[in-house]
Amino acid sequence: ELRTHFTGEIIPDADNGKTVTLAGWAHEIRDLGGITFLVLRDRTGRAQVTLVKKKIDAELLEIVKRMSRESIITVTGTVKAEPKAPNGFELLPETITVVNEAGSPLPMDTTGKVDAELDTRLDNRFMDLRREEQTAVFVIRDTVQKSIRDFLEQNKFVETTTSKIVAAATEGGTDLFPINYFDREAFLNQSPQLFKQMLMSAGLDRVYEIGPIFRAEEHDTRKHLNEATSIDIEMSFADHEDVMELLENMIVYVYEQVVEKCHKNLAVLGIELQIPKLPFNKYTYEQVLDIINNEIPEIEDKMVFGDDIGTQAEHLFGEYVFNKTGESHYFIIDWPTETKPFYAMPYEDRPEISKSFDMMHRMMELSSGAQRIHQHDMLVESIEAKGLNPDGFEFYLKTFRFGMPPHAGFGVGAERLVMTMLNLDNIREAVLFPRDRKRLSP
Ligand code: ATP
Ligand code: AMO
Repeated sequence: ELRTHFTGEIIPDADNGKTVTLAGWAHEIRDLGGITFLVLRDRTGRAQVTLVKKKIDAELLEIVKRMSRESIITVTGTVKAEPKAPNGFELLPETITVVNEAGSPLPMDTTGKVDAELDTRLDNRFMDLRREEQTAVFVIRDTVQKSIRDFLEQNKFVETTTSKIVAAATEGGTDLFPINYFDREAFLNQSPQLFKQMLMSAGLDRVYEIGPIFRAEEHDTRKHLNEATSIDIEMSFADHEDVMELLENMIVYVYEQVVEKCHKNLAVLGIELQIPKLPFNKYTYEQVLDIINNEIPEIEDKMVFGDDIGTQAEHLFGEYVFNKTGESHYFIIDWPTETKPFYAMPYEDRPEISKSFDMMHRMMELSSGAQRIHQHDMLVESIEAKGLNPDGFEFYLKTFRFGMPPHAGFGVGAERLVMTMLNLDNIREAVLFPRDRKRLSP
């Protein structure tokens, strides 16, 4: 290994006088005449390397002066506690090595001094990610996904991996990416929905998967991707109430873990995270309609049972809930059966309503889920009622004929979870290499 320490690992007082080797990028070179500062950057932060002209070997100074920004360098030197330096220390160099020189001009600025358009940033994502705000987003996303795994493991869930190449649609017939599969047509999977339900019949009882979903939605919005990451769970011998409780506890756990483990990254982003309160508020679909129709005058068109809650109504209702309760997260429950996919379980006494929910953030939907239909014949009827052909679902329907427990589950969009947590303007900010209608590279 070329380095002995990351810059973020150095403790100014404890390490004062110690010889260390740092490795990273030449972030900035400032020549003030009598004194030259070289700023070395790594994933954890920055270190100021100080070269005083009168005291330093002329050869070292020459290396720094010839150095191009963003070159890969290593610096071995002595740590000196220095309150005026960033992070409270500076490094007095003994050797400086340019390991790999960077070309110039750079395709984009990494100091944050020049604002670049999102498109330019995404075109040069490798450079964009060198900025500490971008690094912070992905270090936090790592903690989000790790703590979800952690939480689900604690709750006895088995992590699974299902195929992304499939023969049939799950969420209705639209929005699929077709692919050539030898001599047949196949699709990229838009949800592990059918697989996770089949695993309930297989007896795995509680499963989860964090993986890609593909949706050929043609719109270009701040909250839609054509390749997203979904956090899917399915749980046997459970109903929609059980999985809603699991979901709200999972969200709170994730927030708590991020607050505990990522305070530095949150500070870089200027975010003070509020941990949502348990239990989340629940509004039935019909209550939402009633409030929209009677208490939110900005929405001019009256809504009737069966209407989708559109983007504007979703936002205004989110504001309404926030103003009333001070909370960003809430559930909309008991959706009309006709608005939900075929697998959602209707209430026995009011079959026009389903045991389904959306978990919302003030800004957008974060998750949807439901208790599922577990009775074979009822499921066939429901598939037909959506205008789909049960023949195409035989591989799935079969698992309902030979011992399928009652079950429920949900899917959460990982990028939306990170986006709403960090108040990002655009969902693409939460993806390393986003895929949208126009973007297929890098
Ligand atoms: P879901 O995840 O259930 O599809 P969503 O949160 O992705 O919902 P919503 O904003 O609730 O999307 O809108 C519901 C549906 O409307 C989406 O699935 C999407 O297909 C479509 N939609 C959303 N925004 C737009 C848009 N700007 N242009 C065209 N269609 C849109
Ligand atoms: P749904 O279609 O609501 O439900 O998707 C679940 C969650 O995935 C996220 N999501 C997206 N994020 C970004 N871009 C997209 N194009 C996109 N599409 C979906 C959202 C959404 O809430 N099978 C059900 C889940 C279930 O019932 O278990 C499903 O896929 O955050």
